[in-house]
Amino acid sequence: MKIGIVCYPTFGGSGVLATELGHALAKEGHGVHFITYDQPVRLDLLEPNIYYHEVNVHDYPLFDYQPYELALSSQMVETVVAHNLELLHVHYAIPHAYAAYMAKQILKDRGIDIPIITTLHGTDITLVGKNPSYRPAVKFSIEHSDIVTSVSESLRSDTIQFFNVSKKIHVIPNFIDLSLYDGEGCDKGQIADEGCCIVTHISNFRPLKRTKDVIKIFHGIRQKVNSRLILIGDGPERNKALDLAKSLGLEHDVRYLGRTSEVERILCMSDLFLLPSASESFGLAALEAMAARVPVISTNSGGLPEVNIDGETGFLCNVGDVTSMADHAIDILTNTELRVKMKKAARRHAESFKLSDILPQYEALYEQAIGHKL
Ligand code: GMT
Repeated sequence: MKIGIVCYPTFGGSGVLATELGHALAKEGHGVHFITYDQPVRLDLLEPNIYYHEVNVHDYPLFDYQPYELALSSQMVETVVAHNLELLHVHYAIPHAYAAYMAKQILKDRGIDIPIITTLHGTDITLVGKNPSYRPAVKFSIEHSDIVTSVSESLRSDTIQFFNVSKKIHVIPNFIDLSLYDGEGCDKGQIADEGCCIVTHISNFRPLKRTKDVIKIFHGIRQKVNSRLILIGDGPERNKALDLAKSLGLEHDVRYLGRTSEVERILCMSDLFLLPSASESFGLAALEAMAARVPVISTNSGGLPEVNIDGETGFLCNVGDVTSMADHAIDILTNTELRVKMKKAARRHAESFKLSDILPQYEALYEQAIGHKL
């Protein structure tokens, strides 16, 4: 199949997932065309069957806001025509599903019927999408996509509730390439002394990730356990979190690594992963940790209970309950039997999200979409 993928190219779960999906499809022999405003962070342009088409938004002094959706729709039209694409798969509803609808109408005028598959990822529904400024357009684009998928049961039910849509929403959970986490010989000595536990957090440091809670939880852990906190990612709350660490006297125990590409290596050395988000449709970072055999302490919000199983692969607590999160973390780090059990369970559960099980689900929907063309 010849597939167009539209996603955000930035350091975020939806873009990462879309890029990994494109790579996996390309390995199966499909032609995969990425249509984005910048090269997605994990996209390898040298891989066979991978193509990249940049959306160019021109600055014009009349506009306070550049019309990105217009440029995106136009680029979708150009790419579909030039490369005979058979379908467009857009990740994140805003504004991708809306721009895809416009591209579909323009192509219809030229006698081309292109199916649109929209994958909902989270804040496009739970936070941004239901804002009155966007709601009608998001609802319309969901209802007018040929096929809609969501990354968790929780996100599907939020979508139905917030938008009152009758459209069928297929749940296809996010996936993981387990082979990336099978590396042997993690040299923990590079970041900590013998006997020191490594606690890790990865996110885009947006307010909903509650990164200050990460510091508070670690503060509780540090009082009882010889440990170090590794922070990966970047975003608006980074300095607030690091300032809090300093004010709690933790500056020597917290190591900030920024936008490192060494995620698998760091997870391999980790003993515990923290994800205290206020909302999370899935929690791809938690799944990555579990694939690396790292137990997870997370909140019980959104789709997290579908990924992290309370008492088995880690623990789930209420949003903001940093005391319980720290207590559970101390249990895991000080009770070897529990830790070993949870490490095994984390990996076992991560295996139920393996790429080879999830990829055919997308391919089946693609075939269905192409088969139902007018
Ligand atoms: O979590 C973020 O801030 C990034 C966001 C995105 O759109 O890139 O992540 C969303 O999509 C991920 C991939 O499906 C999910 O794992 C995240 O849970 C989801 N984030 C939220 O729902 C907050």
